[in-house]
Amino acid sequence: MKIILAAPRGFCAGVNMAIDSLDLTLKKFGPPIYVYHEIVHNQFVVKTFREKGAVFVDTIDEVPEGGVLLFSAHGVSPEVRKAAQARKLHALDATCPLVTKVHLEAIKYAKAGYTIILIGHEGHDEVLGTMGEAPEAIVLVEDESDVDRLEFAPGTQLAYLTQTTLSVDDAGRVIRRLRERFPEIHSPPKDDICYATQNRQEAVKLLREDADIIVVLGSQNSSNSQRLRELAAEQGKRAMLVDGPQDLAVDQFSDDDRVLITAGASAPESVVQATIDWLKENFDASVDTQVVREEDVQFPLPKALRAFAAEQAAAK
Ligand code: 0K2
Ligand code: SF4
Repeated sequence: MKIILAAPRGFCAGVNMAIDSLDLTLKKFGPPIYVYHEIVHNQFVVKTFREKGAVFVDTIDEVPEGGVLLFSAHGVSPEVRKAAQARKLHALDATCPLVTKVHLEAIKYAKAGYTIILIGHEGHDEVLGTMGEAPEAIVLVEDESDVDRLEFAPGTQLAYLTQTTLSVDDAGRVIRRLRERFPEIHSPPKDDICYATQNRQEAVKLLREDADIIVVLGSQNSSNSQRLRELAAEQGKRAMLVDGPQDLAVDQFSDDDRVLITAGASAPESVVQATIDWLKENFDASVDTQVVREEDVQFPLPKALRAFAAEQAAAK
């Protein structure tokens, strides 16, 4: 068996920052630390933090007054921030700056009187947060058929934004349809689909040709991981999205398979390595790492944690 190990894969700068933030918040304040939504959409990460005293909530009411609350990487609406304030919570924010960028674009367009078409997945944490910035000005579309159903009064100024973790190809098709229907539509100068999403998809596209089967590490509720699985399966290849080797069965593979392994932006490298070890044990696999693009992006911690992080680093 040959394993083709895709790079880049796994944790992005936003996820690294969010995970470090939760780690430091737990150390600084002690458990329980409440987290609004899963810190990232990964079962292994969520379970590990639960064991350390993190409590994941979907409503602010679940947090006792005065509790310490961290907003997840996917961002929150102003309404959630206000509810946290009203409950006198000590709130910290691990929203990825690239998600915040989309929030700021939404605010800017809404203030200028635009109607915003947000391309994204209904009910997704990030979409809920972004739409909350200007609920009266934002319309959500998921695909081209949604675009076909849009109707606006003559003279409506339009702009589009996207969720950060979409399929580049699917979003491109929706944008083409938007431009066909509304040639005057505005958009930000730079893509909202983030660098990490784009790079992980690019790697799968380039490397899938040489594989018989593709294993994407990530959880089922991780949008960017699902998009990698879809891309992997596009040419009729066998492709699966799994949390780790516990989800694999020996009869899914054979000795001469070429297995492409990648991981979504929220999947830890430890689950990638555990999967490789499992394949090595069962199929005597060798590993060939293929670097498609270098990444060196880093995001700063939330301001409220920086001094503590420096103290922790100095004490080591
Ligand atoms: O891909 P998703 O947006 O569902 O989120 P995760 O799987 O948690 O990946 C990290 C990205 C978070 C923000 O964009
Ligand atoms: Fe930020 Fe992109 Fe990572 Fe989401 S996937 S946390 S937008 S870098």
